[in-house]
Amino acid sequence: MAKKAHPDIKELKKKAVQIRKDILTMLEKAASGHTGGSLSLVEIMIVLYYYKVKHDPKKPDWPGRDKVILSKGHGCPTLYAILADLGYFPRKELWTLRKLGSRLQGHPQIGLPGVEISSGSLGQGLSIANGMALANRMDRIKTKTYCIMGDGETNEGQVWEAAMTASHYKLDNVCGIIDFNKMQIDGFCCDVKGLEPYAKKWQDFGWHTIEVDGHDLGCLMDALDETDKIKDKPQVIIAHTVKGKGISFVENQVKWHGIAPKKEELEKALKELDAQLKTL
Ligand SMILES: Cc1ncc(C[n+]2csc(CCOP(=O)(O)OP(=O)(O)O)c2C)c(N)n1
Repeated sequence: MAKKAHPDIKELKKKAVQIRKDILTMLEKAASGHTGGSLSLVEIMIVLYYYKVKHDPKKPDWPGRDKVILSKGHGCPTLYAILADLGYFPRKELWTLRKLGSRLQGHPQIGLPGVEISSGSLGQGLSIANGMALANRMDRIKTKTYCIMGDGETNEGQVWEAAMTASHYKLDNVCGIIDFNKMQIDGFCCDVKGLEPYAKKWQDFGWHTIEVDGHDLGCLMDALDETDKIKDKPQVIIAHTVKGKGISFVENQVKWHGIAPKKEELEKALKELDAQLKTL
């Protein structure tokens, strides 16, 4: 199959800045939510939605679509910002995040166009991705299911049950992506419950394993392309990221796991993002 041309990296970088602005603005208006783990996800989700995934915002239920499961559901501001940008729902809904009656809750819920599963209880997404992939295989529909997990999330035992299931059933239509930002709710993963040797764990569970800089758009595109060549094995991309990426005073700060920026912090962050835009 001919290789799909990569989109212009500069345009995608501009998109990343815009999505970060939307995430922070949504969170400030909501006055609660998960800032650090939303910002670390941005490039991963941009490459999926603006390059890799087959999807149609006008037909969110199209059976031929690839599926993106956001298993680390607390990162949903990133998903919402991208889905709105793509036209899955009106952009003005972004500013209703976490409000009573809004379709945009603090964790994704089925019913919002583009959301494949309700998530938030960590550890469950990969099992659901396996089920979808098995169903697609039985129906002979050639699509892929991408499952985005947090590194802390993979402390959950269910992830490893699902990892065994995927390799047992040779689910080459499942691709896991780990937002490997080395942090979780209570601190650094290595202090809470160490994951290393992480890549080896996935390999030992029978997965084709790729490690990549999770903020390098070109490398992410190459990694996703590589997964398509793998037969009879699920694949996982361990994307090395920075929690809070893009905002100097948020990066790698445990306290920014589950808080939103206040008005002055938002203003400061937006200035930083505008400055980044000028350097592109
Ligand atoms: C089953 C379950 N236990 C606990 C939580 C509370 N919780 C929310 S986010 C989080 C940390 C997850 O860490 P990680 O997956 O690394 O996310 P990131 O650091 O990327 O935000 C926890 C424990 C949850 N959502 N689900």
